[in-house]
Amino acid sequence: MRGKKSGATCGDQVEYQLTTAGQGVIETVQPRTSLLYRSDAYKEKIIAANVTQVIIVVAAVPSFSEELISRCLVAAESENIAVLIALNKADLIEPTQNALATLSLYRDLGYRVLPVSALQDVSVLHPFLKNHLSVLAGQSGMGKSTLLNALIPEAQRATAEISLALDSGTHTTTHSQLYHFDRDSAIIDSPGFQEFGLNHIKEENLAWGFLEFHPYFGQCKFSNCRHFKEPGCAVLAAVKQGKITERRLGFYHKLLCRNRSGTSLIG
Ligand SMILES: Nc1nc2c(ncn2[C@@H]2O[C@H](COP(=O)(O)OP(=O)(O)OP(=O)(O)O)[C@@H](O)[C@H]2O)c(=O)[nH]1
Ligand SMILES: [Mg+2]
Ligand SMILES: [Zn+2]
Repeated sequence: MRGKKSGATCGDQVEYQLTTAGQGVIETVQPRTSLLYRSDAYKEKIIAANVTQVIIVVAAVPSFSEELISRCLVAAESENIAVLIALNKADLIEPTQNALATLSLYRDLGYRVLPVSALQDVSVLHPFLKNHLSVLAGQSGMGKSTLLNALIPEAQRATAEISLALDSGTHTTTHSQLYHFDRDSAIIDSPGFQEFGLNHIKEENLAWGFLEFHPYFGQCKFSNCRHFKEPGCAVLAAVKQGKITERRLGFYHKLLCRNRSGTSLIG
């Protein structure tokens, strides 16, 4: 970028001017169709721009956080980004069965959950990449870069063994990078995260990220109901009836109660 502007990020479409052979400066960044990012009270961490699909990569080993999946879903839903959940390392048969049981909730919500093994065969992913700019997102060590290498061998992304002692990855990928899969589709590999703050999403929009809440919108006693402890809340009633799980309500409440200056809720 010219000067101090540093507004371009992975996935952006830019106009540039060639300076010398093979070098140029970015003049403008085109308006974005989507922006996937996380944020806390202090900073924003952009994952990728203009993606049309996020492939949330999870695996049985190291263990994954269901709460992080729910948060990533809120970020994707708020930007109208399609979602695919890839359960990688399906070659680890028994742990994968257990992980699938946890993920069945998300399957029931309508998300596609696709077991895959980056080390064995990734062709099951091919049909879902078509015409998409996809980003592989997830915790460290889930095998995002290994998946990318299996899909696009020329990429030669660095991968690394997980730490069994810490039950986590070792944050091998440090920046997002885009690779073309075919003429109409591309994939971005992104750094693993261990947190997924959503401070940038307004309180009243958080519930949109929870698909199973949607049928109850407009049915609460108060039009500005936050589905927290309000009387006559249709979402809370649905939880009581077992139509929404306590777990998902808990994830939602945690988001609602996040510490934002002046707006945090006290139970
Ligand atoms: N058994 C098995 N191991 C896998 C599979 N895919 C990846 N791994 C292993 O998981 C470890 C971590 O893989 P990476 O691709 O570096 O993980 P990552 O998600 O890119 O991690 P970060 O870049 O740190 O976010 C490596 O040792 C891989 O060999 C798989 O399908 N099966
Ligand atoms: Mg990686
Ligand atoms: Zn309500």
